[in-house]
Formats: sequence, C-alpha cells, structure tokens
Amino acid sequence: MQHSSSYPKFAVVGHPNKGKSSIVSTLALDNTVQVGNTPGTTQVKRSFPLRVDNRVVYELFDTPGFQRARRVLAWLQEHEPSSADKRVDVVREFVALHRDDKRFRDEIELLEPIIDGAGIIYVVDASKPYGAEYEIEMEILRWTSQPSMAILNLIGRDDYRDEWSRALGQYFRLVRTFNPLKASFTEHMQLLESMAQLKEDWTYPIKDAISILERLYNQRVEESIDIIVSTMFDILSYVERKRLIGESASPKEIGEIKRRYREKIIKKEKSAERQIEQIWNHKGVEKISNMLDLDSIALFSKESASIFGLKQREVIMTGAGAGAVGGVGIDLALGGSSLFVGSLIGGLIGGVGAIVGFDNLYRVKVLGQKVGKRELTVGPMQNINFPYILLSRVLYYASEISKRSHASREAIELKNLESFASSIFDSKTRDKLEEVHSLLREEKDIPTELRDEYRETVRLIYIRLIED
Ligand SMILES: Nc1nc2c(ncn2[C@@H]2O[C@H](COP(=O)(O)OP(=O)(O)OP(=O)(O)O)[C@@H](O)[C@H]2O)c(=O)[nH]1
Ligand SMILES: [Mg+2]
Repeated sequence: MQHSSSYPKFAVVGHPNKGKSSIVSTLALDNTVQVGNTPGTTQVKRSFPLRVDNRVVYELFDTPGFQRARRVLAWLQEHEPSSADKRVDVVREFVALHRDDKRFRDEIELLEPIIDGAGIIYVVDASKPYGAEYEIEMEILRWTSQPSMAILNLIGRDDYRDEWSRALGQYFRLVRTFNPLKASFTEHMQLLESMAQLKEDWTYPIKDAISILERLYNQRVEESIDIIVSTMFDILSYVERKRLIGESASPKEIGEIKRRYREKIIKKEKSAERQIEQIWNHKGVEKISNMLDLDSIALFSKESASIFGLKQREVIMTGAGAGAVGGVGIDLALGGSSLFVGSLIGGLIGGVGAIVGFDNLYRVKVLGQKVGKRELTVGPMQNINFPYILLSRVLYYASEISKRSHASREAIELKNLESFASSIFDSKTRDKLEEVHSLLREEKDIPTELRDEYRETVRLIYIRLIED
C-alpha cells in the first residue's frame, strides 16, 4: 500500500468551459474524462490518479467551474481573520458550513480537494481578453494558501497572454502556457518540471514521476513497433486452408475460402489497431475509414505508379504472375494501366480489404495427392504494393495514436494517405523492406537477423513520425 500523501495531488480549477477537464485528461493520460463544449460539463469533482505499474505517480481532481464566486468571497471577507495565516481556516469553515447548501455546490466541490492538500492548477482561456471578474476566483484561491500555478490555454485564435500574465502573476506562483489538445510528450514533461517547483515536498516525487513517465513512453513506443512488425509478418505470410471433399475445388469452395482469407486479413489489421490503442490507453477511439465499393473504383493513372518507387514493369510483372491463376493479370498488362497502383490507393483509403482486384492477388492452390486429404489454400498475398499499403496504414495509425492527446474526442481519419505513404519510404528503405516482403511472398522463412533488421527499419520510420 502506498501512503496517500506520498504522491502529489492537484485540483484543476477555473471558470466553466475553459479546458479544465481537457487538461486533466492530458495530464492523467486518460481519455475517459468528460469533456464538452457547453459550460457545466463537469458537475462534481472526480479524481484521476495516474497509475503506472500499480503505483500512483500523481493524482488530479477534475472540478466544476466557479458559479458563485462573488458570494463566496463576500462570506470569506465578512469572516476576515486577524492575520493572513488564518485565512485558510476561514475557507475550511466555509466548506464545512455549506456542505449541504446547493447554491455553493460547485464551489464546495472545487475547494474540498484544495483544503485537503491538493495544489492548484488554475486554467484560463488566454485567447479571450482578461477581465477583472476573474480576480474574485483568484482571490478565493489565494485564501487557501496552497501552492498554485496558472495555465494559459489558447482555445481560440487570439492571444491575450500578455495581459493575462500580468494579472495572474500577482496571484499564482507560476504561469505557464499549455495546450491540452496539442501538447507533445515533451511539453507534458516540461509542465511537470514546473509543477515540481511549486512545493519543496513535491520536487522529488514529481521528478520521479517524470522518469517513470519517460520510461513508460519508451516502453509504449517499443511495444507499438513489436505490434506493427508482427502484424506485417502475420498478414503477409498468412495462408488460409480448407480440407477438400472432392477431387478438385468447386467454384463455391474457392469463393468461400477467398472470402475467409480476406476477412482474416482485415481482422488482423483491426486487431493491430486495437492493440496499439490499448498500449497508449486510447481505447474506443472513433475511426473514419470507409470501406470502398470495390466496383466503383476507377483505375488510376501511370504517374501514381511511382508512389512507392516501384517501376511500372515490376508492378505489372508481379500482377501478371499473381493473376495467372485467374488470368486477370495478363489482360491488365496488355491494357497498360496498373491495377495494382489503383488497388494501392483503394487500400490506403478504405481498409486493406477494399482493394480493386483483391480477388486475384493471392495464390490459390490445391495441395495433396489423395482424395480426402486434399487441401485448398489461399495466400500468401502476391501483390508487390500490398505490404506498403499495409505498413503505411498501420504506421499512420500507430503514430496518430501515440501523438494523440487524451483530451481529444475527435475521430482519426485514415485518409489522404497517398502522400503520407510516398513520404515515408525512400528507395533505400524500400530495398530493405522489399528483401523481407519478397521472401514472405515466396513462403520462405525469415532469418532472425533479417527480422531484426526489418524491425529496425520500421522503428526508424515510426520514431521519425512521432518526434516533436
Ligand atoms: N481547440 C481547442 N479546444 C479546446 C482546448 N481546450 C479545451 N478545448 C475545448 O473546449 C471545450 C471545453 O473543454 P473542457 O475541458 O470540457 O472544459 P471545462 O473547463 O472542463 O468545462 P466545464 O466542465 O464545463 O467547466 C471542449 O469542447 C474542448 O474540446 C484547446 O486547447 N484547444
Ligand atoms: Mg470540465
């Protein structure tokens, strides 16, 4: 058991609708905090301890905004003690006397954690002009004499930080700019560095929290890379099998196994997304990734063939090889347009399953000699572009999730990935990746060193994507 006072606590307070809950979300790495664009979203205080390995590193209190600050301050001033050191006792008395008074419910909720020892994080929207009405709230907080810091949040486009700072500096020990929706991991750590200065007793625990969070971050990065790499190997080498009843495979049996193969691949990609969400504690993120209507996708121009630096000939040749099973590849090669570049774009937008001609991109074989022991197999994927489609999608998703603020309630859109895809693979990278992709296409084993090398290549791309 951890002693309850051994970790720092902060109450996030301020006017309604200024981003208090958003800041709690971001600092607690927790997307279950209620955030909303109407004032009064948070009605009661709620504690959000940040736990790492079953240990609380710090605790945040989300609180409702001030409602009747003027009345509260009037009461406090009517009970003005003989010296400033006794003011906190008057605040305590106010809370004790008004616990059941509905009029002051919001003030009671927000003052309670503070008089119980929480530090103050006062949040303002510095994209709106400063006004003297805030001085009432700030004065009440000053009476509690708890260590305090003000956060300038820029919700809108304008910037009134100068005037805000001049006022806030008179009431709070520190004033910092922090945008809960855009803050990077580094900015989060910088804010903690500031919080560590608020009170001597907190310096060590907060420095400790910083190193714990840095370790957690690095661990999450490595776990994400493991998921990306294992998903690549898993999907690219996947073969769907079906025991055959008769001498040869019926069209129905072939149709059925192809459908199953395709469903499995889509499921594996989804599962990778879910695992990455879990690693970063971003469960339940909404995604916009429409499945495209396969028939409605037009073939694409020759220019897009260079998207992954693949030569037109390479693309067509692989297509012809894979399509030989169904005879589709040859038609395409003669037509001169590249189905596979078209499929690439379809896959980037719509999900790995939404690929034109997907049906003809994998091997369909009948294995075995004896009737009753024959097996129909589909896979592995033969399309040369496919691994890059998949890798772009998974890398994009993983990088968006790892950079995502826990205060964000927006959907992640898997769109416009063509330029993303073309920007992340240079020709050297592609050569390295291709070495493994081609072995997987041929159902060969991948030596450990080659797998490690592949992981390192993926790692470098991912790290570059999530750097500040
Ligand atoms: N663009 C932008 N929007 C923000 C930012 N911070 C908060 N918001 C939005 O502002 C609205 C209010 O945010 P909350 O975090 O719920 O604010 P609050 O202070 O907890 O509000 P109450 O609980 O109602 O007092 C939400 O729609 C947020 O998405 C920001 O830095 N940038
Ligand atoms: Mg709130």
